Amino acid sequence: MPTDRTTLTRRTFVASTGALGALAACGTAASALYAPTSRAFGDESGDGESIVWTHCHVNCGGACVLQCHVQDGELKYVESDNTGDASFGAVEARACLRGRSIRPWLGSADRLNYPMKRVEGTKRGDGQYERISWDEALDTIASEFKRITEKYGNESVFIQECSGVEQNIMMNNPFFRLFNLLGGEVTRYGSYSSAAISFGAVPYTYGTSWGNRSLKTIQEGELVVLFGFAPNDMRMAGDGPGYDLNVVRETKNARVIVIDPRRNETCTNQGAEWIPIVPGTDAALVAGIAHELISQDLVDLDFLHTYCVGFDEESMPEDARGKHLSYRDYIMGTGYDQVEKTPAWAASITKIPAERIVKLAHEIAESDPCYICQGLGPQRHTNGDNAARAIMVLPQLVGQVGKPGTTSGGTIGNDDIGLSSLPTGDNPIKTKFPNFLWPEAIRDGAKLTATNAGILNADGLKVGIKFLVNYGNNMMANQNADIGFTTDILRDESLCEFILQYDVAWTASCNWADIVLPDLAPQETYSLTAAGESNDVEGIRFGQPLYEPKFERREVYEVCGELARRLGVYDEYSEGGMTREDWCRKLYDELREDKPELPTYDEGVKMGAFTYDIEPSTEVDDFILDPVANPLETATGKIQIYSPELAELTETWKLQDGDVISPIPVYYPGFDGPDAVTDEFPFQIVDFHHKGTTHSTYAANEVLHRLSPFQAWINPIDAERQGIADLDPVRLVSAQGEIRTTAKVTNRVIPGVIMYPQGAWHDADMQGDRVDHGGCSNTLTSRHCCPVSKGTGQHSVIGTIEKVEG
Ligand SMILES: Nc1nc2c(c(=O)[nH]1)N[C@H]1C(S)=C(S)[C@@H](COP(=O)(O)OP(=O)(O)OC[C@H]3O[C@@H](n4cnc5c(=O)[nH]c(N)nc54)[C@H](O)[C@@H]3O)O[C@H]1N2
Ligand SMILES: Nc1nc2c(c(=O)[nH]1)N[C@H]1C(S)=C(S)[C@@H](COP(=O)(O)OP(=O)(O)OC[C@H]3O[C@@H](n4cnc5c(=O)[nH]c(N)nc54)[C@H](O)[C@@H]3O)O[C@H]1N2
Ligand code: SF4
Ligand SMILES: [Mo]
Repeated sequence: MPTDRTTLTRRTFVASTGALGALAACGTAASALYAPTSRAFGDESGDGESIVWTHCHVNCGGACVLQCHVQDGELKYVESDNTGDASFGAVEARACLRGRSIRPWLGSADRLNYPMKRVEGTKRGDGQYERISWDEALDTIASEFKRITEKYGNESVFIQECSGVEQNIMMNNPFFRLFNLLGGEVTRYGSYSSAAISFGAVPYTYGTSWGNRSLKTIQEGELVVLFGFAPNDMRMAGDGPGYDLNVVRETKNARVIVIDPRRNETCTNQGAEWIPIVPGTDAALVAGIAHELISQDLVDLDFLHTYCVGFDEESMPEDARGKHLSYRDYIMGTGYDQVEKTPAWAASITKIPAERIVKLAHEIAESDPCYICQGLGPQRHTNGDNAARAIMVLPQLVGQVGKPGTTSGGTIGNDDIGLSSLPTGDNPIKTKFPNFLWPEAIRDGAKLTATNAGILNADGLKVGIKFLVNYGNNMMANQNADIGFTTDILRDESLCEFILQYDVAWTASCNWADIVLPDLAPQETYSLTAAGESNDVEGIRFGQPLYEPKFERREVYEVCGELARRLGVYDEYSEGGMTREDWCRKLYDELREDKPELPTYDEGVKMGAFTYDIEPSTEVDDFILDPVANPLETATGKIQIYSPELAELTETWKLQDGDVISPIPVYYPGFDGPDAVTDEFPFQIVDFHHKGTTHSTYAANEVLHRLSPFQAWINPIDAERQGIADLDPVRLVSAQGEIRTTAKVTNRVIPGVIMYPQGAWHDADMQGDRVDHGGCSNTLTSRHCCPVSKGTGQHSVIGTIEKVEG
């Protein structure tokens, strides 16, 4: 990919002539567009109130600016970025309702205040904890680390992902840094977010990951087709993709079509057309569109023959020819299952009328360029690897790849200003396992192999996980699939011998830990981050502590330093005593070495934040310019509709019943997909990322609950059949478990499907009836993962909904 050009704009740092030069060069009116902060860090008003700049830190990625008004050591109220000119199209890092509601979250009764340990004689899950001193907590963690690594080796140590503190240079890196000095730990690959697309689709299609072009490259009057992408629900930051889409729709007159089982906020906010689809069937829709494109001669054969492998016999790899294995053979019924994938065939599976599929094929063929993009919803199903690859074929069929206003058919990427996180050092252990399988890695240990579980860099695991660190996640009893299954494994202390939970709040996961530590929120300490999720705006946020630490809360870098002292590596760990604030300064200064036009650290702290516009690249990708000179890193060097690597996996890997690995992206319904519904479980229950929370973070914030409640969305046709009225108390039941919630009767959801927000706090008696009155969707989800990536299939659930009487 060509490098994007960058220019500096917004929140002026007047001292820097280099920056003003850059602004002049790109023709942006510097100070008019970009006013200095209304009030700098530390400014005091007459009544003793001062401004402290910090930012939201959760995994929605916006890292929105929080302008906090603090008085007498208390946060009084929160504003956001109000320093731009507020004109439409101007960029401000404005916080959404979640970031703006941080005050009740920081002061919540659920906050952790002291280190706690599980009461001796009780089992994990009994929920009995007692307060202990920091010394006792740290001594225990250090001695357990020593005992377990001496007995089982460092491959028994695992640090879970930490999406709760993702927007921060620290994240959970202090633990990696510490353990890497002590022999390392087993690591994971893939994430709950995007395992299927990143590890099951992109590598087999494009080789190295191909970012998509910015929404801002969308051209006048262009068609934008979004598969399960909901930027107005999940990328809501004032300088994020949700806003970018608003801008291009209005200023470029772009036409937006959303394909989703749910009428998401991009339809309700932006008037995008909604095409409802049965969940898990996107590959069938693409096949139906492909059929129309092929039969009407609308495919771009030049593109397919020049850049792609596997569209037709002519473009198949030599050793796979003559076997009717091409995509065209699959679509036209001359290969694979011998079924023609007509629009009528696709309609019977997707429930999108055949005429609409035909029309969509023509709309896509006629728009040049055409922006086709997927969110992460379609790939978080049990057939997610195939679904993600199938959607990528669509822009390839019409040659809309690698030029301005097009995408690779993947999900939107984001540019990176180049700020490093706390360095973690070198981990001598190279073995990796798929993230989703961590409970299996505890239970089954050395039974997980390269061919049955996708273990990387080794034939298999040597040992199960015995020492588990959960920092900034709620994985054990909230966010991982099938809480009943997972917590049964955690309860057995002969499997995982030590569990640490380190959080800001007492979540359900704390009940499964041996030691629980109370963290400072990033707003309560020094924090530095690059703003993440827009593709053409990057910024830096400089967070200062709002007040002195309260109770006995301590931040992670210092705490890992205390552990390092006990384990004899403090000097190496701290590089001679560096503090968290020292690291913020050092890592920022390193960034400035490359970009001297940026403000100094101290100037940044005064401003709180600045935003750095990255001019969207309008260059044609190198591979498209010259595919021979610049081959892709796939087996064939080309875009692979047919993947020889996957053909090989079909021969060598052991799969779960019903799973399919296919060298071309065929449609199959997947485990607990649309074909699995029964009289007992007549609905697909699909969860989604809603506005009220970022996963389970903020989920106990009453303010947000009222604004954006957890409710089961049900179509009026289904509601009538089930005898359910709006707001009725209901139970959702799957083979895995039962939750309680209320119904939202709405025609914003396709019949046959219940849509339910993920992230509610689990609240069940796991030694009793296990009914989850908190309404956490992972009480319902299953462990069945995607066949190639071994990524989560948490959106594939079948179940039922019933009114709870009385
Ligand atoms: N069913 C279902 N399950 C899903 C998903 C889905 O779509 N459906 N989505 C998946 C995805 S994409 C993801 S990324 C994961 C996310 O799952 P998690 O990584 O568990 O993310 P959160 O639920 O936000 O939990 C973060 C935890 O961090 C804590 N936290 C917040 N701030 C701080 C802090 O400053 N310090 C510390 N120490 N802790 C803090 C919060 O209290 C919370 O307990 O969930 C996955 N689970
Ligand atoms: N408000 C909010 N924002 C967030 C988060 C959050 O929890 N809350 N989490 C953040 C994180 S860590 C992540 S990974 C991202 C996740 O972002 P996404 O994974 O993109 O979010 P989802 O809501 O899981 O899915 C997006 C859309 O796909 C639809 N969908 C589900 N199944 C299918 C299907 O089979 N086909 C089609 N076509 N559509 C389908 C859903 O209805 C939803 O509207 O969001 C980030 N932003
Ligand atoms: S949740 Fe995301 S969009 Fe909302 S304030 Fe935080 S970073 Fe910004
Ligand atoms: Mo995620």
